Amino acid sequence: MGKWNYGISCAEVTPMTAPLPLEGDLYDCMEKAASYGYQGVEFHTRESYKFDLEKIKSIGETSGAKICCIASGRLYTQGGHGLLDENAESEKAAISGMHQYIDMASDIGADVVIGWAKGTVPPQGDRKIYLDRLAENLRKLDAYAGQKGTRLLLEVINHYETNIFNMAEETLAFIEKHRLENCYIHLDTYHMNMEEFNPYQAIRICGRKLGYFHVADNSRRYPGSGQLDFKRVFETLDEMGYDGWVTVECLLYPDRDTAAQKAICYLKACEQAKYSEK
Ligand code: LER
Ligand code: MN
Repeated sequence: MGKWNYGISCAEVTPMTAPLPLEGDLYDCMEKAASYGYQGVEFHTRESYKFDLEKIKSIGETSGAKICCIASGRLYTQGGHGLLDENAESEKAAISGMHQYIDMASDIGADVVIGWAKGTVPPQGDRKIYLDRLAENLRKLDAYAGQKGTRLLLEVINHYETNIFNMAEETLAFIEKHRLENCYIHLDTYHMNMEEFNPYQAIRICGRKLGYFHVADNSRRYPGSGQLDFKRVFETLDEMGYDGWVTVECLLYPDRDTAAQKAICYLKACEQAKYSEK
């Protein structure tokens, strides 16, 4: 067992409504994650954040904890910049912010999540123009990420939150059409449960382009709190040969630490059950 690593989302400051179970100093979050049985954290931060590389190394040596990904959503939610923005200044800021995230990720051997930072097509906007602009910008970032040895993980998010890349198939088609070699699909069980006709088939559709995986239950509370079939999710990931990260991104119910602990216990039990049946 143990084909994939377990991660948990964290940020130094998080709104109570955000699905980021760990909050506080990054290095404390890494240690706490490891003490609960996770192999690493996904870190949500601004593009200007400066890592203490020595500290990351020493925590890695003592607890084994890594930073698997840097999530770039705050470039959009706090900075207001998206990669498909019509406003040239904003588009420029989004591209330069993304270069900073890629540099940061490259320094620590992590990947970059691009979810919200894609931006959204405005209600009266011509979809083709916005998507062409996104493709053009992602092509340049894809090449830069390749040079820096970092992958870009395009998150598939439900249609209440964004109006592009709501399904795995659409996201894969975009990646293939624009030959984005270093872009991978990032699925999230919470979004898949809302959007995909068949979530297991969505995992299969991604094939080798599945690059990252978020888990929460159907209500976005911790895995095991609701009705999703994680054993079947794991069977499908296994069938596809997925060996990346499975990261908990769930609401703070009943509280941060309980959610983080219950999630990892449940996921490991599902993984165990899957293997012991074979
Ligand atoms: C957005 O709902 C989401 O799933 C996050 O991973 C983006 O930060
Ligand atoms: Mn997610």
